[in-house]
Amino acid sequence: MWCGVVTLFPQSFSAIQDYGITARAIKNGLLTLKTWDPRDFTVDNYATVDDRPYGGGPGMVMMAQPLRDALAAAKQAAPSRPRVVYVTPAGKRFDQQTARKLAMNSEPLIFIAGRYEGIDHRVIEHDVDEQLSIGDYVLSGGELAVMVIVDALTRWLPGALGHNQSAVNDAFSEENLGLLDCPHYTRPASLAGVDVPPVLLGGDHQLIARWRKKQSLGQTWLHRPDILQKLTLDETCQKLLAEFQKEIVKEEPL
Ligand code: 9D3
Repeated sequence: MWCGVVTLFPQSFSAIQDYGITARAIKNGLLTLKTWDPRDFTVDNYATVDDRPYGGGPGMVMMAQPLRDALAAAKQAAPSRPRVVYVTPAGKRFDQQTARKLAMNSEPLIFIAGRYEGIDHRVIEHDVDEQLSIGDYVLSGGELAVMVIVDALTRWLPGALGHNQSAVNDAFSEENLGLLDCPHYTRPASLAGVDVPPVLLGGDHQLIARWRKKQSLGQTWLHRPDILQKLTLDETCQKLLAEFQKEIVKEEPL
């Protein structure tokens, strides 16, 4: 997967280039991540990348020329015709399904990360194929959003995750119906008097799978009822959730 980023803060991408699963994907050649800085494409003595908005008002706007020249250089370097994605609070919400589609599509991607109040609108009209937001909160720029998106994409690339892990087993996958993960435990079996659920120590793998499914349903019911509402639970799941709910009342009586 080939990703280019047009950004005024190329160094900030060391967060995904130098650490963790994304760094390993780059080392192993599964992911290529390159940056272009509009400041390197300025033509004035002050290397100006922003200007005051026409019509007045607060803040600055990223100028079209350095941005478009950086974008043109990125397009030249792409291995085939890339999809240009502008990350913006006004974009369509990025989710796990979008991550999967973009990763599976194997089309080169160029992300534009904005700063200030945004970019000259003509760049959006002329050069941008798709606009994405990562959620309803205000960031200081597009860089973190691009990194979130590239990280989520990378997890879908075959071979990017270690050993028996796979994106298919993750939270929000098809296999677990998009339910939240079950609780996890490791040694010691007793910690300050709090024990690991005995079923996990028993070695009955069918019983463990049943417990985990029940906990997933229960955690989703507790923390993300919106997810549960969109699902039609089969009879087994309904029964497991009812058990969880009964046990919660038992453990925490008013
Ligand atoms: C005053 C209006 N603001 C829009 C809500 C202006 C503005 C705020 C923050 C313009 C750009 C930004 C910087 N944010 C991003 O570039 C961004 C973002 C975000 O802030 N939240 C969620 N997803 C994204 S993707 C890019």
